[in-house]
Amino acid sequence: MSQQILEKPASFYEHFDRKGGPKDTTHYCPGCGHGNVHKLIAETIDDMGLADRAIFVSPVGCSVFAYYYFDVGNIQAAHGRAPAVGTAVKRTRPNSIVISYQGDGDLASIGTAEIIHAANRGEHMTVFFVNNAIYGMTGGQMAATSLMGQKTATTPYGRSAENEGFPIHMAEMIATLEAPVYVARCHLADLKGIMNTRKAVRKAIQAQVEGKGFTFVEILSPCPTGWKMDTHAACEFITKEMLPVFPEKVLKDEIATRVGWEHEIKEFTDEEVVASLELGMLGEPFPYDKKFVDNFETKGFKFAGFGGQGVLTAGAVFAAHAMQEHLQVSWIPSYGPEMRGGTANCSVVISKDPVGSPLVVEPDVLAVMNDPSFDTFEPTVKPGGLIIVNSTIIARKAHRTDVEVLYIPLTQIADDLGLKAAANMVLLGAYVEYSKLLPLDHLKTIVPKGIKRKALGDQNVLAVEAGAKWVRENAKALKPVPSLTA
Ligand SMILES: Cc1ncc(C[n+]2csc(CCOP(=O)(O)OP(=O)(O)O)c2C)c(N)n1
Ligand code: SF4
Repeated sequence: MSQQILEKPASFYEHFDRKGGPKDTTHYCPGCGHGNVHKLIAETIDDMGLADRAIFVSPVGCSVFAYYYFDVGNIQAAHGRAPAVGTAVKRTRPNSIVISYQGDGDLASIGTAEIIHAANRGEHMTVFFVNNAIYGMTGGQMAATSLMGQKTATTPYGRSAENEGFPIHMAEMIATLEAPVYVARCHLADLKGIMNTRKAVRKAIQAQVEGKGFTFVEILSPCPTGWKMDTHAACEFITKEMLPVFPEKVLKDEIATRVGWEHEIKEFTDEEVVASLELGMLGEPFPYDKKFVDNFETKGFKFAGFGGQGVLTAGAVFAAHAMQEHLQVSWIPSYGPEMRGGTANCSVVISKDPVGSPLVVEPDVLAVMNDPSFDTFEPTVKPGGLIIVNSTIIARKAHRTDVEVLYIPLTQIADDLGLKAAANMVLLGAYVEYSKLLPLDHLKTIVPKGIKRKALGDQNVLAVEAGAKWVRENAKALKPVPSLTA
């Protein structure tokens, strides 16, 4: 006698331990369509053996907590930005199966640009667009897909064309683009609709497995809470009101004919990566010093000044040097709107471990080349941290008494060498000599390789030396503040 076993898909967690409250039920309202869609996706992941490759990208909306349930890779995206995050994931991990799971507030309002451009680029991902014609999570406000006349929290008299325009047909819009390979709309109002949705979910994911391109499945889904209906009425609302506006159909299916249409996934050599970062060819790393690397404590740096003072280059060269010492590094620039004379800063993180976030909100070390940078970033330095002040340009003293401050005439030292633009390298030389964080000799070999204008490489080494020399000559005056060394 055959036996039917009903069980949860294996790609769901056995118990939802990440969730507060009961661990065996979802956070969704009774009758919500999200649970159905989750189940159809999870079963597909199981049946296709994709649990180890699947990366679920969920942005904001009622499905924001998809990571409570799916035992696959999960990434949380900002509202509407799942296609951009999915693009990055797929391009950097081409073997992954990227699932972007988005509501209508998310995909058809705040994230309209993201989805259109990801679709137009033919990103190799699958998008499930759960259209419940309302912002569920935030209390039932009108969405771009709300129906004409639909009463919502923000259209209490019903949606009108004059005020709110017409419902947006995302599947139709996306199907007009050349790149997408499969675009379908289905619904969850009845068993037949759910079975058709099941087929579409499978087809879309299978197409991604086969490397065919961008696939998009819109699913009309009940939101009994937002619609203020019981579950039966919600299903009827889909059948009678939504389907005439958003018909169930396959709008585009080129899976069978789209053979081998794939992004070229290029492997970059280290040299190419370095060249693309415009750091110049750094050559062989320095000999590996295990003790040095193992004992290296993570440090965050902020280099700030006017655009044109070379603070971004200083950070990049410094990060490049640390990288050549076998440390993990990150460098991110932040520009003001002006090319020259505006503010610029960069954040550098150096660590023995992979860098989790490149943002440096509270630097251990701050180097400021001008007054606005000093005013802006002085309060952010970690207590016990270090500020290097370019005293040629900045006249004032620090307000902070819980940090160490070095006043170094960086621009003057560079000027004395006849190298007006090299105050940034004076800064590096001075800091490395003072902190001994990295070997000064190594820095001097990196600088010519890290500077874009090769002709200036040797001159910049002179600037590094001048900064280091200034520190040696003024060592006594640079004693740390007593409160920090006590
Ligand atoms: C940038 C940003 N803007 C607004 C919000 C508030 N917000 C949270 S969920 C949501 C609407 C989600 O609606 P939808 O995508 O349709 O998903 P549902 O909740 O219906 O599943 C909004 C506007 C936010 N979190 N972030
Ligand atoms: S508010 Fe709507 S979409 Fe959100 S969980 Fe409840 S029924 Fe589902």
